[in-house]
Amino acid sequence: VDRRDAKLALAHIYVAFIALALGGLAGLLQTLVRSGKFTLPANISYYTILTTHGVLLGLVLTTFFIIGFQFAAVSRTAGTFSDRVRFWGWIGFWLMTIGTAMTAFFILIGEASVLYTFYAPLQAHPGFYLGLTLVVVGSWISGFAIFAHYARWKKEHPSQVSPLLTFMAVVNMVLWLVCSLGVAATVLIQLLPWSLGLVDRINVLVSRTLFWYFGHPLVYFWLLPAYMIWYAIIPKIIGGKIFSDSLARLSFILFLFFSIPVGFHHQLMEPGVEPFWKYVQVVLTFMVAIPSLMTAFAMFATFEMYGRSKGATGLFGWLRKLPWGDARFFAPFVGMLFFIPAGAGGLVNASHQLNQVVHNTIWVTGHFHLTLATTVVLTFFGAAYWLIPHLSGRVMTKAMNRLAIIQTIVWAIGMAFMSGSMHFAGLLGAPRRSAFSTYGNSPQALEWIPYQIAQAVGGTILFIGIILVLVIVTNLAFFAPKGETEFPVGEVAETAERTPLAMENWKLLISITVALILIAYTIPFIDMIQNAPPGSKGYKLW
Ligand code: HAS
Repeated sequence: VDRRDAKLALAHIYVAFIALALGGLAGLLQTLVRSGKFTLPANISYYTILTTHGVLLGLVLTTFFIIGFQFAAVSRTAGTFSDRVRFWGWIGFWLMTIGTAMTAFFILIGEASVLYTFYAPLQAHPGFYLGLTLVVVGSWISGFAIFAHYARWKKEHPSQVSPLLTFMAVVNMVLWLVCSLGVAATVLIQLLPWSLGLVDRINVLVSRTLFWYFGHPLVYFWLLPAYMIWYAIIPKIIGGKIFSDSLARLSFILFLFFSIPVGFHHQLMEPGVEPFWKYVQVVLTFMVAIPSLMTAFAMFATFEMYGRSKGATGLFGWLRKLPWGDARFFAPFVGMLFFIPAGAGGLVNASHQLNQVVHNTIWVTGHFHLTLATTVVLTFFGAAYWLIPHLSGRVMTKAMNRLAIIQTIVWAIGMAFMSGSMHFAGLLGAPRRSAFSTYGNSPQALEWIPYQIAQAVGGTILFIGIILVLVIVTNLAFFAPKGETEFPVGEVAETAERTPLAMENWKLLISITVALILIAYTIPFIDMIQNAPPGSKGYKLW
């Protein structure tokens, strides 16, 4: 990656890891409070800490890492950015950073304890919503910078299929752009006027629906960069080949189609939505599991083909040939392993009857600590181990690689404790998002306490994991020996089919995406506005 583009990517990654340090500390405090063994000072609320944790890790760490990684990946595979693209990349970065600082300020002074899902009826200071708006606008500018670079590449290479990583980054940013329109709408049309006192009530159902129109694809905006690393980079790291370029692209296209019209699976218990539309969106949710199953298949195929090319025999002999001592592979691989139970948990959530058991329990928190905080985050850590030294012009030493392997193991153990006990406590009915309470020593609540203590043990181990990764990242950015580190990009296996150009027919891809969204949302949305509670006026958004 060109030195100037590297600077842009690194700036994003630094902010991401600062967010990890602060957000991780908030996470540790939360698990301690929930265990009942620790009390926060009287002027700090549990919900302030919970919001800090969710916003910094769920929104800031992810968005900054993803955009930084994608800038690097696009520059590496589609060529150095023009000055104009880089300029807009920096504008996007600064808007996002200023927005993040504003948002964090209002959370920390206790004026925005609205959780990372911030939909009504919780209300924050207008400054919180303005900060979020800057973050979203900044990310759109970065997205358009990537689109402009891609368009130039396509113009200069007519009738050629674009580089895989660039294509994937473009799909992810299209997904982001289409879904973040929902959050922009609720913030600008409802939450901001309401918190400024311009209107005195808003339609809560519409606010939640617009949030989840955004909130579910958001999780795929986090997942797809991990899949970019699995599909396009891990094969090179292990010394193998990409199983199929077109399969990888097809899975990304399916994510674009199916990850947006599924928000109702977060609202299965919502009384204001007709069961028929919940059913439609649950069917679409099961469709969105298919590209993940395709990804599992492709990863197994890549590993097996490589192992067999090295002489492995037997059903699982290829496992022995994988580079277990290389943290760039080991951390994402552990992430993949965790995704097997994590994905199964997602399918439980999406099943209407089972959702009634787990909804709003700490099971859901366990689910997203396996998906986001393990599968995605461990893959990002694994990528940081080559990306940061590549961008900073340094090399990772053997000692740091060993520490990174230990970090991965510590993370896996901490998460098994924390997320495992969250799943069990959730099945016993323990609510999510509540500080320690025995509910008047009710026998049911007393059953949860051992699990809450196990969560605190897991949280403490994970905090050690955060310290370790921060040591490694600081070393790679500033202290590791100078030298050249490769940005690994895999080649496609000779046995793979040629990728059809039609896969980049954006008019068709975007039309199908929009059609699915309209089918899944138009009628229920009209219903919500028409049947708004008495007292609503205007378009019944307020
Ligand atoms: Fe989810 C709630 C359904 C995936 C994140 N999810 C959440 C929330 C978050 C989140 C943050 O239907 C909470 C939101 C809140 O605060 O309220 N989720 C799903 C489904 C999937 C899914 C069906 N979620 C994710 C991913 C996330 C994420 C990914 C973050 C990155 N989720 C739900 C539902 C709710 C929900 C409901 C609402 C619950 C409620 O009531 O509130 C699917 O996409 C999962 C598909 C995945 C698979 C697994 C494939 C396995 C692979 C690994 C292969 C391994 C290899 C290694 C190759 C089918 C790809 C093997 C090697 C060997 C040697 C074995």
